[in-house]
Amino acid sequence: MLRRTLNLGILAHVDAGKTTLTERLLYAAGVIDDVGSVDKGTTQTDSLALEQQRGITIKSAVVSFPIDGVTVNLIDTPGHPDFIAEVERVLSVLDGSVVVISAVEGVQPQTRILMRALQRLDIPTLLFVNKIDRPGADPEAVLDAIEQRLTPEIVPMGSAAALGTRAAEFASFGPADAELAERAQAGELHPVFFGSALTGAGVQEVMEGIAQLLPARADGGDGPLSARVFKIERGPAGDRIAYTRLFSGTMHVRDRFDAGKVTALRVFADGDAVQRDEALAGEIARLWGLAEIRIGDWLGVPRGGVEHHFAPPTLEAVVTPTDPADGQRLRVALGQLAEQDSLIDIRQDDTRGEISVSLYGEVQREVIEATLADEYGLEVEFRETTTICIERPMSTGETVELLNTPTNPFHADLGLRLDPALPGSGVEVLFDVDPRDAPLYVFKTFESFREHMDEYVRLALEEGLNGWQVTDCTVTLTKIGYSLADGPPSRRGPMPTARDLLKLTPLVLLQALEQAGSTVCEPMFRISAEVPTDVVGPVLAALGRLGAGGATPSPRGELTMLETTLPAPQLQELRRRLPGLTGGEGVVESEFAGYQPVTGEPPIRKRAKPNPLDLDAYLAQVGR
Ligand SMILES: Nc1nc2c(ncn2[C@@H]2O[C@H](COP(=O)(O)OP(=O)(O)OP(=O)(O)O)[C@@H](O)[C@H]2O)c(=O)[nH]1
Ligand SMILES: [Mg+2]
Repeated sequence: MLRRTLNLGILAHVDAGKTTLTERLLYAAGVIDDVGSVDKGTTQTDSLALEQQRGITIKSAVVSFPIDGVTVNLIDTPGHPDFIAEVERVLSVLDGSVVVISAVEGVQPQTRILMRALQRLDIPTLLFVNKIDRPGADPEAVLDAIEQRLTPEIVPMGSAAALGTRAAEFASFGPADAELAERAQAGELHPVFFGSALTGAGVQEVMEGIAQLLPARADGGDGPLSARVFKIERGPAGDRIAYTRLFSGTMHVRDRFDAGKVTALRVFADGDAVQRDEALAGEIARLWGLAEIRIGDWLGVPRGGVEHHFAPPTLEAVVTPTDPADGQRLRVALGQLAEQDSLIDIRQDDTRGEISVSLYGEVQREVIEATLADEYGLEVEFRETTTICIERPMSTGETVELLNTPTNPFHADLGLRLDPALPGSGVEVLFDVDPRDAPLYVFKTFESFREHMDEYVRLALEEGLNGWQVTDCTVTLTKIGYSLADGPPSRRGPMPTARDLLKLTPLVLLQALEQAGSTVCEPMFRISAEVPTDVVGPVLAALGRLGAGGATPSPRGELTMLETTLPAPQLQELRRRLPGLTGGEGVVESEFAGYQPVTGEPPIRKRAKPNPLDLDAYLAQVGR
C-alpha cells in the first residue's frame, strides 16, 4: 500500500504561537494525552533545555501525526530572526506550510520575509491567525494587513467571535469546495483560519485544512535515490543522527554513502519515529551511522535549486576561552557545533590563533555561549561584535602567471580574468580553455578539473584586498598549462599536483583583483521605527546624526512610523539609543536590504590566510 505523506512546516515571527499550535495539533490527533505549555517548558518540540529556559524555539524539531490516512510530518521552526538559517534548511524539504500570525501583533517584517520565501519556492501555504483570545485581537485588521503586505490571494475560511476572551471561537463557513481545495494545493490561494492555540479554538478546522487543502504525496519509492539532510542531532553517545527527507527512491539500512554506512533507520509515522528497514520517497527518516554527514548534504542524486532564501549573517565576533589552556577544546567544540548547526559559521585565523563566529544577532551569541558552557563545559568570552562587509570588484582585471618563473614557482601556467557582475549575483566561475590543456592525469576528467578549480577560486575569493569576501563577480579561467618530464626543453619539468593549483590560484586571482580594484560594501537595513508622536523631533535628529537619508514620518495618532535605510552598525546604535529617546516606547523593525559601498575610509578585516600579494611572505607560509 502506498503511504501518503505531507511534510509540513510551521513558520512565523517570534512568539506567534507555532510551538503552542504544534502541541495542540498533536493533541487533536491523539498523539499526546496532555497539552504541554511553552511557558512551563513542557512541549514536545521545545525539547532542548535552553529552549525551555528561554521559552523560545532555537532548533527546528520534527513530530508526526496521522490525519485521514495521511502521515503529517510537522516541522516546528524558530521564529526569532537570529535563527533564520535554521528555517532556511527546512524550506527545502517542505510540501506545504502553515504560517501563523498573531491577531494582536499582526503581520511583521519577519512574516513578510518568510512568506516571500515560501512563495518563491511555490510551497502551498495556509494562514492561521492566532491568539484571538487575547485582548486587542483584531482579526479584520490582520486580514487587511495580510492582503496588503503578504498576498491578495486569500480566502477566509470562517470568522472569529467573542474576541479577546477565553471563549473566543472560530465559526467555519463550511467545508472547502473541490475547486478551492485544488487551487490551495497548487499554492495559488491561501485559506485563512482564525483561532487560539492556547484554548484550542479553530484548531480542529486547521487540522482538517491541513489534510484537505495541502498536497500530501504518495510515492512507491521507485527511481534513483535523492534525499536531503536538513538537521543533525547528536545522540547520547555523541553519534550523529541525520534527519533526511527522501524526494525519490528508497533507502535501506546498510546502504553506503561517502558519509558512511546507515546502521539504523527510523521513519516518522503514526506519531513517532518508527524503526524500519527502509524509507521511501516522501518520508522523513532519522539515520544513524553517517559519521561524516553535514547539514545540507544530499544522499544519492542531488537536486539543484536556489540555496539562499534569506539574508546572510551580517555580524561576527572573535570568541576566546576564559582559560587560555582551552584553546584547542574550543576549536573542536565550535567545529562540532558548526557541523550540526546551520547557524554557526566559523572562521579560523591560524596566524593569530583566533576563531571568529558569524552571527545574526545578540540572542544567537548568547545561545552559542550557553551551549558551549552546558554541553562542553567551556567558558568563553566574545569580543566586540563587528559588521561583516563584502568586496565587489570595480572593473575588470586579468593576470597570467607562467610556470617556473620568479613570481610563480608552481608547476603550472594559470590565467584568470575577473569581471564585475550584478549586485547580489554571487560568484560564477567560467572556463575559456582547451580541455586538452588541463592536467587530466591529476583530475581524471575535465569536469573534475572544473569542480576543483571552481572550489579553489571560491576559496581565494574569501579574502579580498581589504580582507572581506569578494563577491558579485565572474571569474574566467583563460589559461592552463604545464610541463612534461619528456617535453621540449622549454617546457620540460615536473608535473603539477592539485596543491600547486590550490596555492597558485590566490596568487593569480588577487593580482587580477588588485588591477580591477575593489569597493568595500556594508550591509544595509530597511527600518521602520514606531515612536510616540511627541518625540518624533528628537528621533529624526538622532537618525540624521546616524546618517539616515530622508526618514518620512507618517503619524497615526499617538504613534508615528518612521521609515528609512541604515547601515548595520548604525542600526545597532539606533537600537541602543531608542529606549532612551522614546521613554522605552519606541519599537524598531528591520529587514536586510542588500549591500552598499561604505562612505569614507573602508574598514579592513585582518586576513586569516597568508596574503598572496606579498609574494615572499606568501611563499614562505604556504610553501612551494
Ligand atoms: N493568549 C494566547 N497566548 C498564546 C497563544 N498561542 C501562544 N501563546 C503564548 O505566546 C507565547 C509564545 O508561544 P510559542 O508557542 O512559544 O510561540 P512560537 O511561535 O513557537 O515562538 P518561537 O518559537 O520562539 O518563535 C507563549 O507564552 C504562549 O503561551 C494564543 O493563542 N493565545
Ligand atoms: Mg516555538
